[in-house]
Amino acid sequence: MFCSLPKPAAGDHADLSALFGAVATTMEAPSPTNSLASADSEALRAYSHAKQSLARQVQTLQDVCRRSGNEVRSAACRELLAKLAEDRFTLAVVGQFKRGKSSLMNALLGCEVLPIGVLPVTSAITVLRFGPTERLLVTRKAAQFPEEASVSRLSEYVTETGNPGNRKGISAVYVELPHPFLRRGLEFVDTPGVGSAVEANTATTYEFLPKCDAVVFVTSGETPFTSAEKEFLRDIREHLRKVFVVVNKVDLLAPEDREQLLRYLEASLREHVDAADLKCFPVSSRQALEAKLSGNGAGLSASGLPALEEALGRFLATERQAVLLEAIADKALRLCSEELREARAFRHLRVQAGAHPPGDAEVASQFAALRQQHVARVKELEQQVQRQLRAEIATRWEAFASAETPALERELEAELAERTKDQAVTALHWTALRVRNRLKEDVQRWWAAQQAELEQTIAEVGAASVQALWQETAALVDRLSETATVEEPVVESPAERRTLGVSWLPLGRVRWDPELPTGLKPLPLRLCRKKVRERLVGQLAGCLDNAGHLVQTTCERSLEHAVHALKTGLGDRTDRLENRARAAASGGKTAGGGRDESQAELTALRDQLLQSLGRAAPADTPAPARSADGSGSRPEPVQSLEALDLQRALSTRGCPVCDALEKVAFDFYTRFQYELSTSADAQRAFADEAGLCALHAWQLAGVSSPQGMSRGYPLWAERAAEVVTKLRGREPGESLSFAQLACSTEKCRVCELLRESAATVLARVAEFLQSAEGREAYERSQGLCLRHLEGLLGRLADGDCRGFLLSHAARRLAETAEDMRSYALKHDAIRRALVNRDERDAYLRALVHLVGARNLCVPWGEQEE
Ligand SMILES: Nc1nc2c(ncn2[C@@H]2O[C@H](COP(=O)(O)OP(=O)(O)OP(=O)(O)O)[C@@H](O)[C@H]2O)c(=O)[nH]1
Ligand SMILES: [Mg+2]
Ligand SMILES: [Zn+2]
Ligand SMILES: [Zn+2]
Repeated sequence: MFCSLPKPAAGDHADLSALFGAVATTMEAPSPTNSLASADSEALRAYSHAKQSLARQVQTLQDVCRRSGNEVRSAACRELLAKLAEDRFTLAVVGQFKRGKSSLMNALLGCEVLPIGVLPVTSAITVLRFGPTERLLVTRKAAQFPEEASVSRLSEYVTETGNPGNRKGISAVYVELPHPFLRRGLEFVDTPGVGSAVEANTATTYEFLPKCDAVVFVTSGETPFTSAEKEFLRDIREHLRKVFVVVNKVDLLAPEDREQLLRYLEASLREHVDAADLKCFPVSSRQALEAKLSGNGAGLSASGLPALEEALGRFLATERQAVLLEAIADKALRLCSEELREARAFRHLRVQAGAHPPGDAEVASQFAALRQQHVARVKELEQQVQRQLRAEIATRWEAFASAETPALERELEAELAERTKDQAVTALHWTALRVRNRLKEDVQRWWAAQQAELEQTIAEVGAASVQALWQETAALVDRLSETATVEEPVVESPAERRTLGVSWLPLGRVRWDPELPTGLKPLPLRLCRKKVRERLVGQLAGCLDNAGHLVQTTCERSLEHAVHALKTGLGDRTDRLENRARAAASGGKTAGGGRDESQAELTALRDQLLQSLGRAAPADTPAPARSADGSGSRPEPVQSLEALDLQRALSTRGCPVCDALEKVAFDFYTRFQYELSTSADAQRAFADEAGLCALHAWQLAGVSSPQGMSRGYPLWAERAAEVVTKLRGREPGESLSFAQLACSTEKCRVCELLRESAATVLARVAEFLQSAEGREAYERSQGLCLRHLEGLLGRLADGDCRGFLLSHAARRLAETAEDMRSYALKHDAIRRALVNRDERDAYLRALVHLVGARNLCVPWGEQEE
């Protein structure tokens, strides 16, 4: 049953916040059910519209991630899409151990499906979901396919007795039931209690939290809201907004105490968890289940469960959808911010490449150093883990072997006892076989039980190093692009979690081929029974040693595989980042992603997600020392040019003045687009000036998000509308000029800024040329573009220097022409391999020097191919 929801806003991006908001109000005051049918379908339409638009956004994000080659992130997007498509909603019951979580779920379902008990019980994630018939699916961490089992065996997998500390390495158990409560994609999840002596249980539940869309938090009447519970609830709130608080076992309290307890709890929630919006439900799960099973209506209402059921039911029918969308939008936002941060680093690197000499070699050598470091560190990590594993297996094996020896001896005796009629050699053969088989079975069982704990060891020893290895690569990119100092105000993106996960290889065969002295072999066993027995028992130790060795080598080989996987993963990632970094450093045409439009796309996407979540978009770029009133303290352009190193700037293959201006413009846009989208003053001034000139308007658009543009431009458009309205009164003969609506290049503030900056740079060049080293550097350089050369000549009184510059330019242009001709010739003659670097980029150099650098002449943010 849906309550009425608003129609989504027209346009591509339905505003989820409207949906969230409306749903929240319907929660407080359920709408009257007069026109149920139409409200229903309208709500459905609104929901599916919002869902489609969110799906499109996640898809876009997935495309961007795939283009940039980030498999992990694009897989995460795929998972979000699947969740949207299936309309899967995960509601988990969480709490400290023994508060009655499993009992509560049984009470809600009205049947005893989940195991409960006095000692800590639940040890693995147990997912109840809808299925046409009852069935149990068990997924293990190491296995690819789930195992199917009967529901009656549930406790073998999910309880502390059947599966202590989750030693069986179960990732989740799915219980499919034909229960109406579970319809419409609900996953109702029982989790192990946190805070018990079994630490693995706490970890399991914490790991599961990010996958939940809402939770029921269970505390109990005997020990209401301990400080550990407060902390846990705070942790939960970091991931989730929607939480139901249940106080279970209220049957243990006198009625008057219940009231008092509730008041205390609500006050505590307000005070400690900043969660005044959370409602508490007093419940007795025990009474409720008993009442349901015996059909006792009065008992059921006394248990307090119906109030919770109603709230949950209402939530699942209405609010749940909005919560699902919100949760998914939240997760998408996280991914988007991570990707954006990376894209931005590359963009920055590329823009910088304009001002410095092509850093390709430098980038390559830094990456080479990183690779070398990786090799050493991985080796170290492997040795460290191996040492630890060896030691641990040795102790465990010792314990196993000493317990196993008597069992094997018994096996041996039993077989010999049955074989009195055989020849000694035959008896030996069969006995050895039987002992080997027994040992094989025991070792397999023992080994399966060790795995989870060994994995724990590996994780503990290796976690920090693995994490550091991954982070170093990202840090290098940051360093190269100098974005290490860039604050990323979007969402704190959690570092990608990497571990050294092992998948165990199968144990091989245990070998044991005991020998008898040749003389004994043909004798009947009854004549030499004692000797044969001694012989076999004497060689048992060797048999066990073989098995121990097998375990050690299997373990080491499994570790090798894991390390190999780590190396490949690291290597792939390093390759990917290096390719992008080098493409960026050599100033443009990137191979495989990292293009500006990705960044624009991501920024837009992030803003859409933020807006649908009802949050404001942050600054898109580093906005150092932004004044609090938002008026903006724009640093003087001249200041940002002061750091310009002319010696270096002259070693580019483009025009050093153009390059410097490009950087000035970029810095301006990144600051200005933020100002324009947030400050009303800036918008007014912008409208007064009629915006920017056509070229610069498009360049600004190239680095802005649609959201930012949509906030910054309306005032200007409205001004224009006013002016056009006034023009209506003109007589046909009068001139109808729109001149005042257009921003001329004289008035354009970017043009102005670039003129000032060009003057500054040219003055510096002129001064530089007065020195011998300046002349020398210029002599070797490609020189300035014609436009800037003209400006430079205008500031030089010295005829000698002018002559030098002019002949330099003439020579360079002639050389470029020659290079282009020979490039074309070699191509025509199919001698492409002979083309040299000068010839390859001659046409580009020609363009830059004839008309100026590309980024000063065309709108930014366009496809660069
Ligand atoms: N008196 C009373 N006892 C209850 C109630 N609900 C559960 N219990 C008891 O509390 C104990 C723990 O219940 P479980 O449902 O196993 O608790 P749990 O939170 O799932 O425990 P773990 O899975 O170990 O974290 C059992 O002995 C239940 O019988 C209740 O409403 N009243
Ligand atoms: Mg339980
Ligand atoms: Zn230039
Ligand atoms: Zn302009």
